[in-house]
Amino acid sequence: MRKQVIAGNWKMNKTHREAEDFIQTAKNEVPSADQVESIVVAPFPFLQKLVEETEGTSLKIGAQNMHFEENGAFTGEVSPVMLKELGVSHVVLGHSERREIFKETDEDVNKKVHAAFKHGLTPIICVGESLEQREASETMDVVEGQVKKALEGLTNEQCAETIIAYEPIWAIGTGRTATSEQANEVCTHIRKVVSEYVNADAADAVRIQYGGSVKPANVDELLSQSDIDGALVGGASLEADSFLKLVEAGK
Ligand code: G2H
Repeated sequence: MRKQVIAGNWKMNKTHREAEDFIQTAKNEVPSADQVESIVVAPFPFLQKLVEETEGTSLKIGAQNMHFEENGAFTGEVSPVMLKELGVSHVVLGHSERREIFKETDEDVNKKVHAAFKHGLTPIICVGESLEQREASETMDVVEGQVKKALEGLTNEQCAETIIAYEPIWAIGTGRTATSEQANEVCTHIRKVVSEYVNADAADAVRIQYGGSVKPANVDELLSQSDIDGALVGGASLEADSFLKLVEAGK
């Protein structure tokens, strides 16, 4: 049985004070890590403090992005070494906002995934199609290409440890959720791709989250699907009460 993994992606939100208040409320309320994995994916300036404050609890802290190089002349970037040193456990890579706004390519994502494993960070790799691609019936091909490129060159064990987040772009922050059947159909395809591209064991172990307007009202239905092993949540993860309800649903 795969353990559900619920990650709250705060994106570029919250003040330091708001981040602290959230963590004080949530850190001792999340279920134990053997029931469900819960992660807060916070902006860089909050990471150190949040890691310190959640030490010894079941709540893990993740970053929203990183560069693939360890150091160098990359003004404004943050390296995997820096994240590891802070005690961050996970890193979201290739979010559609990074791909669209900051022009990240599948190749960048692949380099970042390798860098994450090199430094002991678990990557949450985001994939997903645009509305245009869905309407042109390209969803499965687009997602398959993104998954294969992201996993290229990894060991079978690393592929098994990866978390993949399927986030249809048309459902992000729009209030328009994919139906649980639509979401599961793509997640099942992703597992098949991993099975063929890597092996059956990795496909069985890899956890596939759904993301895109997940909220307490629809999370149970989504998580009950056969190939959905968790959720990557934006808007509904910003309030501690709502985040805790989502995590609770993953038990
Ligand atoms: C998709 C998701 C979190 P939201 O980006 O990654 O955001 O839940 O607000 O659609």
